Amino acid sequence: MRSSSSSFRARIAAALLASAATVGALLTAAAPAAHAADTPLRDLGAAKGKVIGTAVTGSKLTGTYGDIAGTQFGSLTPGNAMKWGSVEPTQGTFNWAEADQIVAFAQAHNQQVRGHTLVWHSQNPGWLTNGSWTSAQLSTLLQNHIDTEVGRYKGRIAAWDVVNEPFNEDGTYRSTLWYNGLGADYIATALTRARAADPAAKLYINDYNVEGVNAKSTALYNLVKSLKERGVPIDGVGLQAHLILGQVPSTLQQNIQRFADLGVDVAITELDIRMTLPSDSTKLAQQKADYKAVTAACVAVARCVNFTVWGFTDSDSWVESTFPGQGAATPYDANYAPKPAYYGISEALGGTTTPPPTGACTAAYSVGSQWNTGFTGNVTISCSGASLSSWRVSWTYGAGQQITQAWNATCTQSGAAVSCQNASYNGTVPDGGSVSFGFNASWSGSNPVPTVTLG
Ligand code: G2I
Repeated sequence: MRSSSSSFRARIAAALLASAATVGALLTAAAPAAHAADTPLRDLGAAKGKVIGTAVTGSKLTGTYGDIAGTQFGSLTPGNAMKWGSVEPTQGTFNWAEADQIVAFAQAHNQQVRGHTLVWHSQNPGWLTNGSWTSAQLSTLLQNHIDTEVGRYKGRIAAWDVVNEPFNEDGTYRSTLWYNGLGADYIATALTRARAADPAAKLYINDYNVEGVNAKSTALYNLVKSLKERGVPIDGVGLQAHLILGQVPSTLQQNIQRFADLGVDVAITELDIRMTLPSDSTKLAQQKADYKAVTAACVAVARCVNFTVWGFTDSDSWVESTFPGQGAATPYDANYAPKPAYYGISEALGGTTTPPPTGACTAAYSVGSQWNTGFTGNVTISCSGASLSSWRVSWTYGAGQQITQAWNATCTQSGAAVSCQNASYNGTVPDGGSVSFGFNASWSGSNPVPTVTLG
């Protein structure tokens, strides 16, 4: 079929034109990713007095990941880059590269940074955890670490998670390097030292499973109360909020309020809501309701000042590697399309929803190769948050194109009207999956890309 008379150069030119047309067709027919018209979460949050944040990985802050991180969020938390094990892997040898990069990105995008985290039992360098230290040595190590790290970023960090995860589930203190070596007052020591190193930074204690009223959150409450009574600097509590689908604590708002009433700020610091994989439209709808409920609880309490998700995309989440079979915990899918959860946050912040929040299937038409009399076309049907057991795709040719042959579908053409339906073996398009079919057609004059309808 290919005409040997068409020059190689002409065919290259036609192929380039065809690929330009392909891009246009994909953008219009497949639409789900951008929603550029929606107000960014950071602007919706600002109107409610909330800073909306995300944890980030420094090396990923380019391309689509960087665009979303920079436009949707008003606060960044380094997911790992500021932990002791990251910044001082060998005693006295520092690596600030990723932390510096995130802070610079935040400054360039007019974002706050939540520093995470200074004093923790996990992700400490081996030299620290494997050493044997006297109490005096441990105290010096702790204070020097805070002086060095907080001092380095002085004036550039809105809030520090000074102490991370100090409690057991029953509200007793967790047995850690710090607690065992220094007693519970390691917490007051760290806070006091951090205040001295950067008086402008808000100082937080951060923990998980403290979102509802329970033994652990009550221990945190009593600690904050006593620190305030003693005059130890404490500005806020971080509720991490690593939640499970359908299990937002009913006492979340009440719990936020009781901390606010103590005279400290509250932040949702690490929100994600995991589900058993695979996701489907029912689970994604529940997840939207859960994200909306957590956001609404923060909106309802003036002192809930920051609402941060622990990674904004399912491709950058700790969940799947930690909980086998669980995942899909963040507001964007792994291809950076906003999930219903994104719209749950948006709606609770007063935003309006543009696309169907429960998912859809779409068809995208593209021209593959094109020569002087003919071309090869492709249609891909993709589903996200929905599925199909059979399909039919139709379009109308605007310039006399005529289908001559199709594969992986049965196509009929009557005048300009084309209708293609699934073959016996490819009617099923699962949630998150896609099916393609192809065809050859003739053209002359021009070959405009038609608008396709999936029905
Ligand atoms: O575990 C979830 C979070 C609970 N609250 C405190 C947060 O700091 C914590 O974050 C996670 C990071 O999201 C993970 O990315 O902390 C984990 C460690 O406890 C991080 O995982 C570690 C892996 O365990 C390492 O193998 C890996 O080298 O991430 C490192 C960097 O990718």
